[in-house]
Amino acid sequence: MPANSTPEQQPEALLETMLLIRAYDLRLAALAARGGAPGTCTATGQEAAAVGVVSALRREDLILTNHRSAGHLLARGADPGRLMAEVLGRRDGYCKGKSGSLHVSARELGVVLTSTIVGGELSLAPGVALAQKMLGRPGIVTVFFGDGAAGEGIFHEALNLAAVWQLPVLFVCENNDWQAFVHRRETMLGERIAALAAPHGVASATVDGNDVEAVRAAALQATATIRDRGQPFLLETATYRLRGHFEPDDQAYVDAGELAAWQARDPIARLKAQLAARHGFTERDFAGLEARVAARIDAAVAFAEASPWPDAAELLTDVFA
Ligand SMILES: Cc1ncc(C[n+]2csc(CCOP(=O)(O)OP(=O)(O)O)c2C)c(N)n1
Ligand SMILES: [Mg+2]
Repeated sequence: MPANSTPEQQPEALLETMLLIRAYDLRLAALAARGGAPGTCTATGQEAAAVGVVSALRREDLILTNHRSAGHLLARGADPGRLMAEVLGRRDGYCKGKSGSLHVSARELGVVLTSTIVGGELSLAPGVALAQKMLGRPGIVTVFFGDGAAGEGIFHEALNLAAVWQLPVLFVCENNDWQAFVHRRETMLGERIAALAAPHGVASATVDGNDVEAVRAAALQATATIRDRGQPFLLETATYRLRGHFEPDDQAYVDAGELAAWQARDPIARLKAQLAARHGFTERDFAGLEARVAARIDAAVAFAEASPWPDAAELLTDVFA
């Protein structure tokens, strides 16, 4: 059972998972900055969007994700050491070091694939859901994609097929306003991706993607609708990427005022403030959680760096072509 996918999740557990994702991404970014790891795409600032959705899923549900996937995997209960080993190309990684961050899958977690081809995950999600339906399996298929992917034709094809074939797909658009180095407003006139669902007959909602409890509530409602009706749903999480497109990236192309406004809406700071106000959490409590997370990340780095390189004889095993 993915440790973080219980329906009765407490806000403290949500915070700890968000802290873990932030710490994992920042450690990997620091390693990349000094040449100790390949450059990866962090989801810093988007932790609530990932954790809110994944925490609402059931064990039997499946996930397809994209280049910004560490948050989805960690929220699903991925072991940070094995994930980091994968990124470093080591034998103990989830795909024996052959996938890196951009293609990782984890069968035991129900993570079918990571697609680095923007929209690739959208092209496969209806097929996976059709298989689930034909095999009589109960799990729904959650597919995470960005606002950039929503600008591709495959987005409409996938929505249409899922609607026509009545497939149990939760489409999750993480609308972070950026599509690599291009702002969303340069590629789309409309601000809301959710508005594109209705013409396909697909129900949709937009939620504040930096409020983890709101995301989780919206995702629980969306998944309940999918399970009840056997029809797809599009959930848009409005969020923001606080770091660069990949590591390292100086973000020189980002408007400083826009970045500062979103930094002030940091989902982790926000949940901490809510926990302090509603449940009396103190700085000491937060420091305790952060220390626990830091220890897990230290152990993850040590595990990954100690893991051997794959054997040369393994080069052509487990690879499709
Ligand atoms: C088909 C394709 N075109 C272009 C790229 C290069 N590329 C990688 S990520 C990215 C931006 C994607 O933006 P979005 O879908 O909003 O995801 P985000 O990075 O914001 O999470 C681009 C253009 C690619 N990987 N695949
Ligand atoms: Mg984007």
